[in-house]
Amino acid sequence: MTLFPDMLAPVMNASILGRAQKAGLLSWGAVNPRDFSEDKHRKVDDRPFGGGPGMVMMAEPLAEAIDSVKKRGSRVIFLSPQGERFDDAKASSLAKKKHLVLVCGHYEGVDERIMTSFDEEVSIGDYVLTGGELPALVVADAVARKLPGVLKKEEAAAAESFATGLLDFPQYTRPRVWRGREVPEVLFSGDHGRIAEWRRRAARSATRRKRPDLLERAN
Ligand code: 4GX
Repeated sequence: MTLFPDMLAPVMNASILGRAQKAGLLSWGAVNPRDFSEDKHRKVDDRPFGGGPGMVMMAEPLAEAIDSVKKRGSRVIFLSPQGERFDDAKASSLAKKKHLVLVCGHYEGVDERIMTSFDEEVSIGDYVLTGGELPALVVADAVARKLPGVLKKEEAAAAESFATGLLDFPQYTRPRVWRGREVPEVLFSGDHGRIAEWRRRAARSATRRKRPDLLERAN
């Protein structure tokens, strides 16, 4: 649900998400609340009661837009810095839903009375963007890659290693020496046991160094 539907297609139709749609694993669409404005100028925002700067999105166009797509089993989500923080666990739980309606706000926000139309309010982090489109794309991407079949087998295996709660182990590819820097010897040993053990240690040490907070939770 967005006033700027053109922002979505380049991201939604590229790369892995594009491939997933061709395979019939997911579909998406944009709905513009402006198409539901009752105003002859297609107005969707107005000045805040009580005064103050900026504009507020009106409840009615948004409500009509939501009703036009909502069905049994839809989960209606409002993206906002005031929401519950989005993370990998949230992505997994949303991936179980049949239909997500991601509502993108603009301006200073939306008329508070629309909030009861949302099942939940989600934030992608503590910073303020110009609109909810980038957060909606972040959620769509993170949820889509959880759907069965969306990732190739090798991509899914790599994803599983993050689900351990550790950062990824370091990866190397050709050439074997790049600007004088060598690839760790063990990776050429052909000993899959030793390689797996090295990767576990490397993942742990990268996590301890860069994200000690994750290690607390993994333990
Ligand atoms: N994680 N934004 C919402 C409009 C707005 C303003 C005030 C409610 C109150 C964001 C984020 C985010 C920008 C989306 C402002 N809505 N959304 N928009 N961070 O910054 O989710």
